[in-house]
Amino acid sequence: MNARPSLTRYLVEQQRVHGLIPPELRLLIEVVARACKRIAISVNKGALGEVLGSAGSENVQGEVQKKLDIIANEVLIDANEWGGHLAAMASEEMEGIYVVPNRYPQGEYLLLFDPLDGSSNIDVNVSIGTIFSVLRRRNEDPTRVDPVCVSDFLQPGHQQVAAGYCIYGPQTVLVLTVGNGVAMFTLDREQGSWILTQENVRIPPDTKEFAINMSNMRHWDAPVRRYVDECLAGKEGPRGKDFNMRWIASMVADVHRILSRGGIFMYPWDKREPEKPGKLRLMYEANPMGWLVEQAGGAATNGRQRILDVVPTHLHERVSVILGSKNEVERVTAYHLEAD
Ligand code: AHM
Ligand code: MG
Repeated sequence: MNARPSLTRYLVEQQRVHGLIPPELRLLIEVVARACKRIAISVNKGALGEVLGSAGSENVQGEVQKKLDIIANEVLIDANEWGGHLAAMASEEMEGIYVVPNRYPQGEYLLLFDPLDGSSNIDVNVSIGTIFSVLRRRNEDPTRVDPVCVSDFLQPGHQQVAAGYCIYGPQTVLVLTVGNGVAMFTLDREQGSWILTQENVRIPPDTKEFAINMSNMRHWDAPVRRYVDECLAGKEGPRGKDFNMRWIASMVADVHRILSRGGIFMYPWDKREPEKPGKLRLMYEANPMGWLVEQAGGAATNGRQRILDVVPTHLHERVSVILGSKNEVERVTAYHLEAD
């Protein structure tokens, strides 16, 4: 019987057979995966580990931080700062970037993460996750010695070199792309290792399932209303089929369902805060998820433009997100472009 390969073996093959990733990036991904294992342990302890509830502080976006948001952020920093592969990190939970301290060697990669996405689900025992994105510090000039700064991070998503998330649900699953499709690794708790459980993940181009927070309907823009109205009209409407709706309020869990069986996820711009382009963050939520979805044959746009082509102007930039089954995303995008 052929044993299923581990994450380590998968990564070694991406490096050796496919020549896709250098050893430093392979090791960096392993460290992120190790940190996710530690976060999974805290998540699982729940009330027994005194990790539930709010920490009594706010992050840079003015959101109340949960204890687990802070724990997960610290775990990711502690695990990654000394490895020698990173120049700096950025997180939803930190206003500025975290430059690798002088006592450790600096590498060429930049790591961005949402340490615990879907925080409102922590205390109610519903799936949450860690989302991450890896960029390479562009260094056209080899003699460059200036310190790493925020502008090094401001690269469009198509320049990511690795991206993924870890979902803490009934199973703990790490989902990864290094540009060669999407692979899923389930945490084997007895062995303490990540085991490849699905390769070449594909999102069907059509779907009968949409995900959006319907309570915001009155604030939506016309193209989003049109799309959802048509879904709700079911068999009798212009789409000629009945649609199902899901909303977990945890992007990781919603995207995981879409990678598993298709669907469309939308967190569009709306009129509640018209000056903001959306709720979700471009660099550590939309970009990694957008790349995963594209690598699985789906599409990801902000309604008008491919998410991975949006050039960020600041670290915590927000973006309108429409992603999932290709034909549905193209339909919503076309509705936006027609309305312009
Ligand atoms: P968070 O990063 O503060 O947890 O917020 C992001 C989450 C997403 O996971 C989810 O899709 C969305 O916020 C849910 O928002 P809402 O509660 O408005 O439906
Ligand atoms: Mg988040």
